[in-house]
Amino acid sequence: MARKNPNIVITGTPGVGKTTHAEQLARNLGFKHLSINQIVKDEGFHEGKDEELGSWVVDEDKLLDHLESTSLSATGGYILDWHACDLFPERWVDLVIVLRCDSTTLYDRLSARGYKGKKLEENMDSEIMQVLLDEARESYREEIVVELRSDTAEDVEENLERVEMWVEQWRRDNAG
Ligand code: DAT
Repeated sequence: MARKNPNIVITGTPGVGKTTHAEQLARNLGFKHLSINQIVKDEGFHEGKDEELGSWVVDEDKLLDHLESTSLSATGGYILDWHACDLFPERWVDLVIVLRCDSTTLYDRLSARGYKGKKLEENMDSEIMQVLLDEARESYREEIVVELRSDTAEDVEENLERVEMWVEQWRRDNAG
């Protein structure tokens, strides 16, 4: 069955603005926002925490089974928000947004969130080395991966407008 709406992955280093974008997009478009981190935590799809990094060691099979049981692949209209993207099957995904942020800005945002030491360092390195952008480009067709800046509130406004227009076009292209 053809999907009525596209599914969108929003990815990027912690602190780049995934939640900010995903929440507003979901509201504006009437899409369902899936915060994968929250689901992993709430449903216990993990094998505990990595002591040093303080992040969950995710049980990917359980997570994927759970996502498979939603209407994601049938109806679309989902926004998947996570700091990784390579585990979502290509057939689910119509657009991958990789948010990017200036490193000074990211440093301030992560410090404000209480990140320090190795956790702060690793996330800063990850942004500087564009780890998520490379992961997205390796995992999905080039034409569905977009890199967007998320330094300022104006960037968010522009990005939302752009993605909403893209969704309208997708609906026109996939109508019928
Ligand atoms: P993520 O979900 O990627 O971890 P977030 O949406 O929680 O990021 O944003 C982290 C913090 O930075 C939060 O206080 C909101 C702020 N922020 C995010 N994107 C921004 C932007 N483009 N301009 C200004 N502030 C932003």
